[in-house]
This record gives sequence, C-alpha cells and structure tokens, in this order.
Amino acid sequence: MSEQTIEYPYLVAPAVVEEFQRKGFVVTKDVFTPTKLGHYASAVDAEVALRTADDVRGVDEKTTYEQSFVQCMRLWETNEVVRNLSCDASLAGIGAQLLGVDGLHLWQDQALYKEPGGRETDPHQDQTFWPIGNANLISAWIPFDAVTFANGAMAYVPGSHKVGGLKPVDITHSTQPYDILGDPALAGAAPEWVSVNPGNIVWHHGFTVHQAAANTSPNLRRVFTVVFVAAGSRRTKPWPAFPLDRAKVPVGGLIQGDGLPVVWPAAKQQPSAPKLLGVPVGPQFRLDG
Ligand SMILES: O=C(O)CCC(=O)C(=O)O
Repeated sequence: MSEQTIEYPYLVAPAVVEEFQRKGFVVTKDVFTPTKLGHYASAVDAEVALRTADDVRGVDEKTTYEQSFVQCMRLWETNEVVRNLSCDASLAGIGAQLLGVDGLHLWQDQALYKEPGGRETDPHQDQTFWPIGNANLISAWIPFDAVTFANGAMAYVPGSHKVGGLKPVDITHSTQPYDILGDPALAGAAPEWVSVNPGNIVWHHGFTVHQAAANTSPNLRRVFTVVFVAAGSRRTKPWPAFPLDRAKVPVGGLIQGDGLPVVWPAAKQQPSAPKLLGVPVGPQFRLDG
C-alpha cells in the first residue's frame, strides 16, 4: 500500500496506529468539531425517537438485553444526515489506517443509547456474531456525551484481538452468556476502562473483548457506532447474517453489494441507501418473504 499518495482527511499518528495494533483498541482525538457532532447527534436522536416512538416501557420493564441499551440499527439506510456520518471520509480513513488496509466497506451502524438505570453490557467479541471468519473488522464507538465509568464507559481487554475468535457470548441472554473473561486464552488479562469526551472516538478490533459499565447517572448515554470490514473479505459460513443475505453473498463470496458500500477510499458521491431495507424485528432486520 503506497501511503505517500493517499490523502487522509484525518491523519492518524504512527504511535496511535501502533497502539491500536498492539492493544486492539485506541482513542482518536478531535475527529469531529462540536458543531459537526451536534448536527450528527440531532439526526441520530431524531431517528431513534422515530423508531422507538411506540415503546413506552421503563427500563425495568424491558428484557435483560434491552436493559443494556436502546439499540437502533442501520440508521444510515433511512436518514441522509446519519448516512453522512456513517460514510464520513474522516471516519472511514481512520479505520483504514488503524487496520492498515486499502479499502473498507460499511458493515453496519447503530445507536446504542444506555438509559439511566441501564445495566452493563456483557463482555464479548463482536466478530464471532457474524459468518465472516477472520475478516479484518473495526468498530468506531462515537459518544455524543462525555462517557465515564458512571454512565456506561467501555472497557477493553488489551491484546485480546490477537487470540482470534473465542466462544460467542449470547449477550441477548436467551441462553446463559459465556464467561469470556474467564477464557484461558485471555490468561486473566484485566479489561481497561476508557473515559471519553465527545468529539473523540474509541476504536476496537472485531476480536477485541469488550464490555460496558451500567449507567448509574440520571442521563441517557448516547453512543453511535459504525463498523467497517476490510475490502476483499469473504463470507465463511452459511448461517444467516442480514447484510450478507440481503446482498446475496454466498459462502466464499466477497463481502460487497447493496447495503455494503465501499466507504474507503471515499467515493466522490455519497453511497446510496440499499434498495431493500428489510423488515425490522426489534433492532434486527429480516428479508421479506
Ligand atoms: O455501548 C455499549 O454498551 C456496548 C457497545 C459494544 O458492544 C460495541 O460497540 O461493540
């Protein structure tokens, strides 16, 4: 990859790339100005409000999983301002630099709003949820408010991305979640808590073991996440995964197609929304028919 010729809107210092590659997570500072972040946050707020308008339950009336956060997925598909955020070239360019890859597809975005009184998010790896094997995957965790341990900060197990996929954790609690922190591969390594101010972004690798604290504050913890997968990655298993099934990606096929736009290198034109939005089933989606 000829880095000299690539113009990144946000250039990541080599020490930050090195930290990400060593620990599997890192903070990038001042990615968005307060004005730009506020503009994006208002759009995500509006989309979350629209999608949850019928849900009047208090946090203690929700399922264990729902008590971790209000989860609204694929907001870029229905809101043009959120699309600008999820396809933002600064963001995707940072993801490419941290992973050390030439190209990225958007995998998914989602709002994760942890309500006051919301429980912790159980320790897990993201990538084992999806039939994509060892694909290079990275997630941007974008807080709209200052986040500390008291209102739901994340903690990451340093170096855990290097152990690869462990047993998947059922964070939905439909079965007893696997105690991944006790996995021998992690050798008892302790998660590191990360406080973060709005404008800054915490990045983690798809195999990094992470969790979030409960929200003991009186305020909503508003976070938006965008997940990118390296161009050239392939589907490895047949089990269902909405973005792959929608784009009709077969086992062994490249992860690309409608709903999986290339976001790095940045296109001159904004990617368009996929033709098929699917039917929402809670935060998830299924294909029609
Ligand atoms: O924000 C949270 O509570 C959990 C976030 C998470 O697990 C993720 O972004 O992968």
